[in-house]
Amino acid sequence: MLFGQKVHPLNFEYGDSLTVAEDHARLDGRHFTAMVRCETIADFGLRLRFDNGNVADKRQYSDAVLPQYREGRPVPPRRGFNALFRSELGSVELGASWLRIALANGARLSTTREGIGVNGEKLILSFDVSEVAGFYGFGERTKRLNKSGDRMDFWNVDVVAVFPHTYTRDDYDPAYASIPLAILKTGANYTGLFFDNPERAVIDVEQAQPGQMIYQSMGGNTELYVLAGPTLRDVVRHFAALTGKAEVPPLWSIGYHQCRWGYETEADFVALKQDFAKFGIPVSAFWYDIDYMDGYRVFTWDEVDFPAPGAFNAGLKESGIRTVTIIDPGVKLEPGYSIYDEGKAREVFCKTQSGRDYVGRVWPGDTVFPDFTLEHTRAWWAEAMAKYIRDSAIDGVWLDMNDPATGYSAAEDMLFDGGRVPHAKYHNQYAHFMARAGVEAFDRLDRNARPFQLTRSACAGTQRYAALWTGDNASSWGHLRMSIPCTLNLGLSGFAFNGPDVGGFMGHTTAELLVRWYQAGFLFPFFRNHSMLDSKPQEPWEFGPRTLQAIRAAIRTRYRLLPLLYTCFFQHYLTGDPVLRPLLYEYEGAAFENLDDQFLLGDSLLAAPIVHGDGQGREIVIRGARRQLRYVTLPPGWWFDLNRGEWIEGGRTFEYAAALEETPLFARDGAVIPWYEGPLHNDPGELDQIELHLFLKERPGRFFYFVDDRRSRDYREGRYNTALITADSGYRAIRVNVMESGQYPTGTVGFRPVLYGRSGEWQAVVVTNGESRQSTLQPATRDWLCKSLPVLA
Ligand code: MIG
Repeated sequence: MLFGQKVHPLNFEYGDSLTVAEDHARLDGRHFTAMVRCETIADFGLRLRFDNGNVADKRQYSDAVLPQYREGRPVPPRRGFNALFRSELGSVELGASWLRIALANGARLSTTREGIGVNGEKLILSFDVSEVAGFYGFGERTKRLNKSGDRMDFWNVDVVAVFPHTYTRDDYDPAYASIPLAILKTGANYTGLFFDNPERAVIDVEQAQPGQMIYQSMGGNTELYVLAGPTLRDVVRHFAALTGKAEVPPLWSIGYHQCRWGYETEADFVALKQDFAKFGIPVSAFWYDIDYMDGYRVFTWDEVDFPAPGAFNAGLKESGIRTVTIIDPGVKLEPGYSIYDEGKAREVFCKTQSGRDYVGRVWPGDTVFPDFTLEHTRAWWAEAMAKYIRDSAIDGVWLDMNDPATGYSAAEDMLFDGGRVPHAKYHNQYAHFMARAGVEAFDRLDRNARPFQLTRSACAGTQRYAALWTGDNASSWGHLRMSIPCTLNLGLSGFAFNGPDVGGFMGHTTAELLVRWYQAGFLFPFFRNHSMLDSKPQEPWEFGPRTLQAIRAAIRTRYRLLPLLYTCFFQHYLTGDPVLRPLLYEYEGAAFENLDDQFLLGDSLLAAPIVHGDGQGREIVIRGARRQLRYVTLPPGWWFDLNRGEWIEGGRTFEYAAALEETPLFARDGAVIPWYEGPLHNDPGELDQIELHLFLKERPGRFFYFVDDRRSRDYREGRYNTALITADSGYRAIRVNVMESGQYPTGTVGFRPVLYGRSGEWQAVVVTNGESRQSTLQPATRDWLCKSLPVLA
């Protein structure tokens, strides 16, 4: 099947008889027999296994689901005219060619009458979605948040290599990552459907047939997980429980990152460091793209451009700047090159049917590919990678081309496990197993340190090992707009730690686009400026003082808000909640079903960035200053406008005008936002001096702050505190209570209240772990985007 071709339900055969056995139901057609089993998974899901007799290899190759959920509790079918699987979570009724799901929480979902079909190894499931208003999740996708009307192909590709026109389009498909999770919203009730099959699949949402969502697998057996709501939060948490969460990242990795394809020598990085210092911009890491290597050989450095990488990177780190290098999976086919020789001797590479090492053509020329699905390959890779990380004194790695990109060589010739396992079983999981091997490398260096990897490709579950960036976007307003729904759907699909190339990768950015991209991107979980070789430079200072001023404000505010971001990551680790959320995550209502140019960071900060400009949007001129207009939708209740410093009433949509220096940002009534108040450094430090920004109009404030050492994995053993922070306001007085509990020493963080949106003098009582302190407070309206900083000449 070629990309872009459609699923056709008429090419399938649908069962014509049903037999109920002790532990399964059997569907028979003339050309197939399929057994269906049902299990419950913990207290949140049902699993339906479709075991199609035409499938040659019945093993489950998917590594998506955590080991503890791979065994479910069998639900035997009741005999009757149809088969009925009944459990405390709900029931599944099965006919010869259809099924109906009725969950205990009231959710109802069924296939059409001809809803379960088979064509050779392929399985089709056609759901009746005529009552469904919203379709979310689906991993990394282009286009809009709500996938109604889309058709998505789950097959990882090196997007730009396959579709060179992505420059100008924002509707291409497939992408680099494949996560076949559909979250359906019916009224206020959400249900998740996760189709666990690592092979290629297609999900057509009301494109081929209005009112139908059609899943089609291309081979292998599918296990369908039905994840119960009723809320979106329930479904997302259940999927995260099922497939795993991201570790709490090292603090530096949620700072600001500077990257570019084209930094080629030590001198380039020295200059970069000087520029960041000169312009007063904190930066947590510099990134090395492929040019640092010796002839693109993995785990090497070019000796002329980087004579002493270990010492050089250690030096950068002394200034608080970490380093990250790109690592491609392809190993140059070159006898005499030690990594190739070792790999060859240990038989670690993927094979062809003819028994040879599979050869692709990527950056180093002819390349062979480690078979990361094999334990001994991972062990070999981890050892080499650990040595390389140590010798190079780098802090993180960037896994590129792991879709896998094989150049002009057809990827399907690449087989696994010594040639025994077809390409399709692991294609979508190639990056996943590479990332797994990478975590093993970090573990060898220090089991208690937090690893950092960024990956381009992924499948369900890869969030356990790496963060993800959304690949080669373009410097265009369309791609800026698309980056918001893309990151939101990734967050709903288990991938909290993700982000786009800020400024855009391909093509030349403009001053206005760059500013707007930073103003949207500075709140994204992953925040990195990256651009392509030979594109116009897009470092923060490249477009003159006004642009620099606006960008610097966004980056600095990122560092001020690191306590909030860190809290969101910690919360993700504990619960599975995404860091960046669509409004639907916190608020119910049809008004939010298609809203994808706004988002929430955590549950209390709402951003509605400007995503039009350079003459494309609507503009007005107020007192001589050009402003962009956009619509903003605020959920019911009071919201504090952080540009204007005033309360506005929500529950409506209105026009907002923002000058270049402004980005629409609102804090919810009752928000407590932790703000780092110490001096800004490249290395963010401990997050121990915190201002509590209080937004209290009619609602009391409430927030959970997490305290740990910010560095180690001790939190996994419970060595962290949860500080419950509450805030109430009375007559000219506020009372803040901070109560830490947990296994970490208390009192390591200082909290100071800052009150917004009130005038006059206020008394503050802050009770920290039972100790009371009284002070007088000047209500402040902090200038979040630091507009008051002088413009540098
Ligand atoms: O064939 O390493 O998506 O971020 O700069 C292109 C060069 C290979 C693709 C990545 C991009 C990176 C580029 N890489």
